[in-house]
Amino acid sequence: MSFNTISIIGLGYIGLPTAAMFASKKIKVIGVDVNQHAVDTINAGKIHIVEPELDVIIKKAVDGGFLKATTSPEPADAFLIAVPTPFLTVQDKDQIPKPDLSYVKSAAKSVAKVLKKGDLVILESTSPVGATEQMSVWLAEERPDLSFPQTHGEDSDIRIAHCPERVLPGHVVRELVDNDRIIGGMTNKCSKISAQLYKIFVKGDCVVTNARTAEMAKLTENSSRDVSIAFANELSIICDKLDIDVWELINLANLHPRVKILQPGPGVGGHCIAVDPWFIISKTPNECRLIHTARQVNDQKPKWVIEKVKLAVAEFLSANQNKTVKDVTVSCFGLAFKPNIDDLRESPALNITSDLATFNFGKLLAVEPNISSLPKHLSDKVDLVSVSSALKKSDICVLLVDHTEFKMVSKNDLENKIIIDLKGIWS
Ligand code: SAJ
Repeated sequence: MSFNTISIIGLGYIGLPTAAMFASKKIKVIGVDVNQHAVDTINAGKIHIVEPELDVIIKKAVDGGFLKATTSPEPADAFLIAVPTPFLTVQDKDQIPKPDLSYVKSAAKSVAKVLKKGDLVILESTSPVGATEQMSVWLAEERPDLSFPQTHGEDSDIRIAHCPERVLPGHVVRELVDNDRIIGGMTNKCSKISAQLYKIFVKGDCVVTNARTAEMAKLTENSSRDVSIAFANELSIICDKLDIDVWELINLANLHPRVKILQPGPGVGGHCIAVDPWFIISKTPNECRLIHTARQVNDQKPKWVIEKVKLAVAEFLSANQNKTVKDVTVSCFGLAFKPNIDDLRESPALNITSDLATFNFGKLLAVEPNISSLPKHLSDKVDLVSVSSALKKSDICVLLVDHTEFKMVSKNDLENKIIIDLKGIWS
């Protein structure tokens, strides 16, 4: 099958780079997004997200006439849906969060209007098991004049597959091309055609499976990482109790040829690893003992950090009996969800800083070299300062993210301060 026009629905962190990759191969790409600002920015040859190298590729694609953005779908040969699949927030903390497929549903309903016999629809968004089949049902409900794999198997008019994205933010352009791709068609033909599509720009292998296994594979990758980080976080709490340096311990254990322990931190952030395990847990709650516990271990780590700061304040006041909490200056080093990025979404470092802002210390400082202003809810309670200014003014320094700038701080600058080092770079 040849693809003359490809449409990408959802022009965010995954959809836009994917659109750029197809367009860079001189294929006509129609990008669709409900956000008018994103559409206008892209049509002006610019990008509305932060991702290295992407701006140049988009400019070339738009200038060359290979990429245009719009707010509603137009006919194409293949549609790739890359919209958010968050979870529904729960009121009671003991409740299991459930996936929210409403963006997939509305994307499917809008694509259905322009579908024609022979088209391919791929769900790229990370999804709970069964979501691709559900998407196909939504499409079929809108278009009774067309046949779909759930009723017509290999003879269906429309091909459906799940091909999950697996790229690391900050390395998306390279990983989209080089990573192996999982291709989960609802039938063999669906898989074969989807693999042909990705082979336009993917240099990695396109490994074929069915839609449900592809969905579970993506969730398994991120859950595996969540469980491994939970092990490291649990070790850090155990070591703190036993007066052992967890970083040295992990380095030693990792000398074993078959051991590879990850790094502890202030908790797990971002919009993938802290979310995706819930998609498995909500489907099979009784079977998910380890995955569920790992989620809880990682989610509770920020609370442990707050307790460490409270103890540090008490230590400072007992050593400085003439002072009160109002005289203490605390600084948080790092707000992003991981090193060397500006992304604060679902960041444990940001949540810890927000909690500390309610404690009425004399001063609470934040150092985040990758942003120029604080989120609104912090701006009147916290001062955003430079590394050197925070080091000069603080009694207690809480290192939350291992940004490169913080690794360059000298031991001398940390003297006479109480240090809480969650990333093991100042210990
Ligand atoms: N983290 C630790 N210790 C570690 C590694 C990470 O505490 O040893 C923390 C980070 O600080 C961060 C969180 O985990 O808060 C997640 O960061 P990450 O770099 O592990 O992952 P993400 O969320 O940026 O991207 C992940 C990747 N998945 C895997 O590595 C299995 C990426 O390949 C996926 O495409 C992406 O999720 C996604 O979109 O699902």
